[in-house]
Amino acid sequence: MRFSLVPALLLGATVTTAAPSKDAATILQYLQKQVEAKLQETHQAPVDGRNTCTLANAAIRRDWYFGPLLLFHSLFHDTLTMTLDYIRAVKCLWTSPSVDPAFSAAQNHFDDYVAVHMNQTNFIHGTANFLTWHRYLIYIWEQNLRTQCGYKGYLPYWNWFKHQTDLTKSPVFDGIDTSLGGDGEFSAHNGSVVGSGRIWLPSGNGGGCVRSGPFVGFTINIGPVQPAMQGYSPVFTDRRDLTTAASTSTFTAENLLNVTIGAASATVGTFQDELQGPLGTLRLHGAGHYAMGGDGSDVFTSLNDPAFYLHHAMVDRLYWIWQVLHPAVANTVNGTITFRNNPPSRPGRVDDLLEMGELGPAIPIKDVLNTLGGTPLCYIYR
Ligand SMILES: *[C@@H]1O[C@H](CO)[C@@H](O)[C@H](O)[C@H]1NC(C)=O
Ligand SMILES: *[C@@H]1O[C@H](CO)[C@@H](O)[C@H](O)[C@H]1NC(C)=O
Ligand SMILES: *[C@@H]1O[C@H](CO)[C@@H](O)[C@H](O)[C@H]1NC(C)=O
Ligand SMILES: *[C@@H]1O[C@H](CO)[C@@H](O)[C@H](O)[C@H]1NC(C)=O
Ligand SMILES: [Cu+2]
Repeated sequence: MRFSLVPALLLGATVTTAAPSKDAATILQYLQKQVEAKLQETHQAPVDGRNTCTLANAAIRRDWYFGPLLLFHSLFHDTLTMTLDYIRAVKCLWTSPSVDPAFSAAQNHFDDYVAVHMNQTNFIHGTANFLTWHRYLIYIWEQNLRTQCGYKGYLPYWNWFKHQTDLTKSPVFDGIDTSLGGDGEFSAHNGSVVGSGRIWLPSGNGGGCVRSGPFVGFTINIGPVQPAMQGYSPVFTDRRDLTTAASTSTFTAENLLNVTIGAASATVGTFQDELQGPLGTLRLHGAGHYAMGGDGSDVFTSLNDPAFYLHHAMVDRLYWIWQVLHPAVANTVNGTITFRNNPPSRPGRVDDLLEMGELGPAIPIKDVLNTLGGTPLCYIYR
């Protein structure tokens, strides 16, 4: 029985003393089952007439790929359709005109997302709105793909806990037509400096332009601003350096357990700080960016790598799991309105608006705290 350790952890043992199962992917499946069971038990659509969102009609955001075990299963075909349709729709946004004339660098609608994020970088990371701002951004992205580009599915996520010891095998990065492109071509550089300059990650085998998969030749028009990769020189095509040193060390059972049911899960403050990483540490959110390397590792403009959205869907999935498992604190926020409170600023509040420029209406944090709240969110992960 592979789940046998986890119930003990749920019954109050802390992850720092218990020996966690080594298989993070299995633990994640277990947590998923807990969450679904809890939602079945507790979710009731509010009766205020505004919310028509139920578990039965909620969108389901799925893993980018279910794996070869499902080769002969109809889900496999649904998934294949989803990935190809998603890639098509991303290209569609990329060939759609920019909607933000104030950002002259934005050449197309894909760029508009990079621009809006870049402009607000210091007010959406290490802040009270980090989780909800990114949740709302990727929701708008998902809806945009659907309404403007005819995408039929929902936003897929990159499951960090699969293939983390060899990212070139990950269906997100394996470089075939159903991936978001492979590694960059080899370009000698001295690793990446991360964790606010305190951690050095060795180079992977890439560093240059992505030469395989559906986005070959994809140009970037905004940034880089602050790439973690050393010796980055702007070449205006998407660069990557799949950095297994970041994923292997960080996408662990220990880190997964800590933020979901361990010590760090106690409050939203400890959850979000541990997810993002206390100063000078590499944790789950950062590791995804630095595992992509290249453009994906630039805190201002990481949206230039299309895998950004799948990465942040996984960030949001952990937030969702944490919220469902911690209902008493699920709707609270913690932190100020400036990056690591620098410069010092007031605490964030659930009435604070999430600003999206021309991408969509500004709405308060409280409207996106519940992914089944119907204002506007209505989705779960599976
Ligand atoms: C950039 O963000 C500021 C607020 O931080 C906003 O006033 C300004 O309009 C934004 N610029 C663009 C072009 O969206
Ligand atoms: C690579 O970077 C690290 C960290 O900044 C530094 O300690 C090391 O000396 C650098 N190596 C080379 C060859 O530049
Ligand atoms: C778990 O998170 C807490 C913060 O809440 C942190 O102090 C602790 O070091 C983390 N444990 C591990 C093993 O990373
Ligand atoms: C965040 O939570 C910590 C620990 O509970 C608390 O000390 C701090 O004052 C809170 N900060 C804000 C800005 O809410
Ligand atoms: Cu961000």
